[in-house]
Amino acid sequence: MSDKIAYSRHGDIAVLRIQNPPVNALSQAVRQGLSDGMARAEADDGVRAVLILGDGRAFIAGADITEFGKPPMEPNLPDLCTRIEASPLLVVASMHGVSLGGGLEVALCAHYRIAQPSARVGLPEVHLGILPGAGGTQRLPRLTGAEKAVEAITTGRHIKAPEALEMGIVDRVEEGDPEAVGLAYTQELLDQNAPRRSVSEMPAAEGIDWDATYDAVLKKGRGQISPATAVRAVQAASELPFAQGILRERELFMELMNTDQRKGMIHAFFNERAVSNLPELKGVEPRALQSIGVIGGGTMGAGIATAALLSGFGVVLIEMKDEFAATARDRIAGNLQGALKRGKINQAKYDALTTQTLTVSTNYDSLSDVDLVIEAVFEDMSVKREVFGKLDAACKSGCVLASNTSYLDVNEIAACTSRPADVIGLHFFSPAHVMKLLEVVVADQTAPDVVATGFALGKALGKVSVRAGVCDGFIGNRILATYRTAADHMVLDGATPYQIDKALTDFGFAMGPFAVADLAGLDIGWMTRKRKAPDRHPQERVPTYIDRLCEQGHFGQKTGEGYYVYEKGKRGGTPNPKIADLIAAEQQELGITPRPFTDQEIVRRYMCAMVNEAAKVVGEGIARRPLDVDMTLLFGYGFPRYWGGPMKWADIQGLPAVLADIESYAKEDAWFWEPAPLLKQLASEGRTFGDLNKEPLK
Ligand code: ZOZ
Ligand code: NAD
Repeated sequence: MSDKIAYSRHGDIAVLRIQNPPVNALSQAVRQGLSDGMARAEADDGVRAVLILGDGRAFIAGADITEFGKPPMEPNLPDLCTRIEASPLLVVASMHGVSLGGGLEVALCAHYRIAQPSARVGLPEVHLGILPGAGGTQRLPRLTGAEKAVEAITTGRHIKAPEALEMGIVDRVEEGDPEAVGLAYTQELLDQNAPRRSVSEMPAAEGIDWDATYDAVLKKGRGQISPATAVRAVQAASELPFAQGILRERELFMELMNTDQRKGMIHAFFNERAVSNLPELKGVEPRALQSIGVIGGGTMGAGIATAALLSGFGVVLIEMKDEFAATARDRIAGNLQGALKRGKINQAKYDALTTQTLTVSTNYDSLSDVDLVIEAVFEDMSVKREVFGKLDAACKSGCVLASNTSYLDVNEIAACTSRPADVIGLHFFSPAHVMKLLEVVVADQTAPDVVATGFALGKALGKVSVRAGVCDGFIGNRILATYRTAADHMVLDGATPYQIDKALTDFGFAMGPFAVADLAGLDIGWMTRKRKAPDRHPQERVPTYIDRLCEQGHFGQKTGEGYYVYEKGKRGGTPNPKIADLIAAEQQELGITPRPFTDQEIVRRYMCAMVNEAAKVVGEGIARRPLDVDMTLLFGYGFPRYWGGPMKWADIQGLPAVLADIESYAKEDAWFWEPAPLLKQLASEGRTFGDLNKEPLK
């Protein structure tokens, strides 16, 4: 028998204990072991029941995702599930930790289920671009009814044991050792002569309005197809006999398995974890972190302080004046109120955080004891210099000195101190207590244990941390500047900002670039354009029509007018009628005859600009691996997860095709569309960005 399953006998009960750390994924060896274990129990004289449970931290976390996309290996999971359910013995599952995907599907094939109160169950397959393919869409609705099954399967959420009990997914919730409570429950069932109870033989769930449900789920998915496809599978469970329903589930499962979205989402799953795993940091101990200093209590400083407080750090925040300090305190309290409302913390915790754990001061001496400081003052090198000089004087030796700068040179900032090895960039995204991305910007002299500390902080704050090198905008903002420029060029040439926003949200972005600009504030771009004007390359095309709006004091959402007009109390905006005239005037001035763009061309140009700049960022070593770019865009810039990221998108399109488009665009504007050397190299060698993830550039 497979060494992944331990077989033991307890009176009339055979126990199959799954031993496949870390999460008991259903690898081929586990499937084979379970199948063999069932056969052994059935042949074992006197055995009347089988108890299935997991060793370690979970019952079963699901199918082994590393096997996806590879040739299937027997026994397949659906057959194993059928085999378990059909056993003449009474089968019981004792669940602890998570039972997800195929793991819950195995449990649903047991005749009874008992779970620890802390256990969680769910069918999260839609997040991997697939649907439950081992009977989950057919069995779950027979227990919960169609509506609840649709909700559980299309959201893929984790359901806590008490709720699972209420929903009928488990039969009993009991605290204790999973084997001990499982054995007692099984014995009780045997003593009562409880019948074998196959979910597949239970009556089908009553139907709901399937088309309306499908449409609603499709709309909510913003282009992601797996949740809506899963609705059709649940529909089959209510409309077809079980055996046919299973075939329909398999058909839909295979359809999704062959999609690019499945590839993109599994790429996201693994690389969300791989991104913070730096080979160079193996064995490097991070410095101890208990208390954190934050300089500046504006938008970012207050958000960073909130994130740190919610993760258990003591926080000392420094502002310039008492009145600014009071405002900063209010901002943080407001953020924490949000956490209180959402049930993330209780009132006592809120009181403790705001009155004890947070110190707000105007005196840098209050920082003498902190382990790490994050500076979030104005984006101005002279202010940063002054602040880092003060930090150098006030902070204890070994304290990590970090800057949240968006664009400025971290080497120059480090040079203002006597300890450049302790200086690092920690680039958070707004709102800092919500957004998952953290760019850890490593400067020339940053010490390895300071880098490790940056990653340790990111982990403690629940962030996805990405290593970035020093350049204007690091990974994310540098790439953003380029694809945003591609959108600006298309406006000059004839596409409207509204068509562009719509084409890109249809592609799956959370927002289009012009709606984002309104949200961030048009003044930021206006100032940047003014700042960069003196050094501008003569071939650079920079539209200035929007500056006319800024000159009139319109900066987007915060002033009620930008690319869109915003009315108080209404969500979102409507196109600003002034924009078309401003664009037309600039086109006339530049002698441009506007031309139509298809949505497809808009997406292609936008994505090609993004990929080309990203390839430069990787080629220059600012990002070490393409996956670092993918995770940056996914977690900081609203890139649709189901495409996996821009580099994964490019691999799926084929690099030669992406390069060919860039070269054709370069015929109109050779300066902007200059192909990245790395892209040319990979395309000519028949390699992909994915290959570089496995073997990064030296
Ligand atoms: O890891 C968290 C999690 O959510 N895992 C994914 C759970 C999931 O999505 N399960 C559904 C899988 S799909 C499925 O089951 C499809 C299906 O119906 C099959 C139908 C077949 C039909 C065939 C037709 C012919 C979890 C909550 C479990 C744990 O979170 P933690 O934060 O505690 O730990 P992580 O996430 O760091 O994970 C620890 C290590 O385990 C790896 N891993 C997790 N789930 C895995 C898995 N590896 C393979 N398969 C899985 N399902 C994870 O990558 C990590 O690895 P390292 O190397 O980074 O440590
Ligand atoms: P902000 O203007 O909202 O806040 C800056 C705060 O710093 C103000 O409250 C100001 O009083 C305080 N301050 C200025 N000089 C100070 C000093 N010498 N000592 C103490 N406090 C001082 O700015 P913000 O949007 O929070 O940005 C702060 C930094 O974060 C900038 O470097 C910015 O580029 C970066 N950043 C901003 C965003 C964003 O979306 N806003 C995102 C990432 C990074």
